[in-house]
Amino acid sequence: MLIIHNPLHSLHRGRQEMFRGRLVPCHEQPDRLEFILEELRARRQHELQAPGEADMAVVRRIHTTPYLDFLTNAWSEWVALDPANAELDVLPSIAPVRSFRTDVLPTNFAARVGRYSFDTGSPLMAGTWAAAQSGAACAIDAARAVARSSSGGRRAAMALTRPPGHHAGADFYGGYCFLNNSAIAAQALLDAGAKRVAVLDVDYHHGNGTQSIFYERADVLTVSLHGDPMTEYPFYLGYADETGAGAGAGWNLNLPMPGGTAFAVWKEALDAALRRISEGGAEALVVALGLDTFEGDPISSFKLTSADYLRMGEALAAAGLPTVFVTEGGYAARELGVNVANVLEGFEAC
Ligand code: SP5
Ligand code: ZN
Repeated sequence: MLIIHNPLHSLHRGRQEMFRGRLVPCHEQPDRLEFILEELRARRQHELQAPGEADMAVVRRIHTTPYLDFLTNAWSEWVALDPANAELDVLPSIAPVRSFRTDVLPTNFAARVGRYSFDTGSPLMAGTWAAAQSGAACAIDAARAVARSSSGGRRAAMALTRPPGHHAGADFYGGYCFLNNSAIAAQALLDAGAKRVAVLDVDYHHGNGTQSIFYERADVLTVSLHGDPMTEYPFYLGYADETGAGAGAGWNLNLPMPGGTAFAVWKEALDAALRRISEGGAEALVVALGLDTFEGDPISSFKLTSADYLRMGEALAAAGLPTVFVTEGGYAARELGVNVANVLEGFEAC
């Protein structure tokens, strides 16, 4: 498979996230991607490429200009406050919850961090913007390689990147995510001529950013399989009764599952998701490929095994659609390579 991998990913290296009153080491680390690259290279059936420059016109159809301006300038503003800040990550200290105004954008830096972030677990640092922007370029290039498939291009491609993207919305970040690479891939497929695209999110966590970006649109069907938000992050979105709104009514499907879910039950949800995608007439598929459903994941509670990822890949291939894989979460870093490679191997075997 063609793998567009992010050469700048390690510029983003979060030091600490807030957990139960303490700053603890960030789970989302550069070695995750290095382990995946190592395994994909070892299997010798993949073609690895670096992305070109990010086409920001596509990114701007997903994210707002004030938000992109904030991400572009956040680090230099942070260091300008105090040169000693260069040794620290940016984390929020305020959130404009209900009854606060969202029509004002304070000039105060901390106020703007709080405006654009939704948790205290997503450190922003010197290289975050460069890494995220290069990840968006991976998503666009992978989508364009697949969009050309009618004219002899690719059946599938992967954007192999971090930081992940599916928690990021049009104007907010969180859940280790800054630019929504899966949404950007979907938009690039539409821009290249697809009339309808499906985004299938198999990360353990609900893809709240992707859902909110496309919630009122019918040209992108969003489907997410995830841990029940009543107990699992991101808690405040991802319930089964969220089905889309306005023009997008009926074009969102959430399939939450309880903690402890193993592959037999998970696969039934996948089959339901693929049936909905088939009914919806999608012309291309984006798979938001989180591997934190793995039994060994340190922050999640599903029970998928490494062998199950072969079956997952086979089922995704059976959908018969031009497919863009975009990497999302997965924190059992050492096993991540085998698990990602197994999805692709299962897919390519069909
Ligand atoms: C892309 C993605 O998978 N984002 C997930 C973000 C989850 N953030 C909250 C994690 C909280 C778990 N902290 C456990 C610390 C145990 N020492
Ligand atoms: Zn996740």
